[in-house]
Amino acid sequence: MGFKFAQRLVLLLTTAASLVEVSLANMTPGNTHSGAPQKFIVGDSQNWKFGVNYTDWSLKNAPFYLNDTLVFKYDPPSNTTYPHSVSLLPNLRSFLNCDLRKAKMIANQTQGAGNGFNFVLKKKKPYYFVCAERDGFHCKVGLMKFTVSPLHRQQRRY
Ligand SMILES: *[C@@H]1O[C@H](CO)[C@@H](O)[C@H](O)[C@H]1NC(C)=O
Ligand SMILES: *[C@@H]1O[C@H](CO)[C@@H](O)[C@H](O)[C@H]1NC(C)=O
Ligand SMILES: *[C@@H]1O[C@H](CO)[C@@H](O)[C@H](O)[C@H]1NC(C)=O
Ligand SMILES: *[C@@H]1O[C@H](CO)[C@@H](O)[C@H](O)[C@H]1NC(C)=O
Ligand SMILES: [Cu+2]
Repeated sequence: MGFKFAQRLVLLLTTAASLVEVSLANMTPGNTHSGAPQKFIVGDSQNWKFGVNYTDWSLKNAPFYLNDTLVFKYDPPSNTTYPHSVSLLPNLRSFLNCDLRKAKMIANQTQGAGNGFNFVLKKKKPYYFVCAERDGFHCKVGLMKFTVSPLHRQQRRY
């Protein structure tokens, strides 16, 4: 009787311990988006180029958090391809229409070379990224546009 009881107690304690371990593992920062800021290469292996669906890319990689870094990589100007660059648009309306009149260039045609151009999401506001090259053709037809609204990390509580 005493032995059986002890055995059961041990079993109970080990089960409880492994449950605690599992829940601790789930809360460990770094295994998801929680914890330290992350770096994302825009477009992954496709980089920043004409014809990639960046809305799709951003939806698949969301949510983004404050202080995460977006890395824009693109070839410098050459004789065989049109160059790219990175600009921010001021609002949703201009973003939807690829209206570049108030576009603010954040990376020029050469800054995407090598390790790329790093942009830190510092503010809690929507960012509207576009490639403003060729008078909006890259934005409208080339799908080189996406929006990101970084969150506070504390908003994830599991
Ligand atoms: C791009 O991806 C989005 C989200 O997956 C989708 O809704 C949209 O239709 C796609 N655009 C094109 C032109 O394929
Ligand atoms: C982002 O980084 C800045 C500078 O390193 C720091 O002061 C700030 O607290 C960070 N913000 C968040 C939300 O992590
Ligand atoms: C582009 O073409 C020009 C003239 O046709 C040539 O001088 C230049 O070296 C070429 N540049 C590159 C990067 O191939
Ligand atoms: C692009 O920006 C870099 C870094 O600010 C600068 O050195 C370079 O001259 C610029 N290139 C053009 C084409 O404006
Ligand atoms: Cu472009």
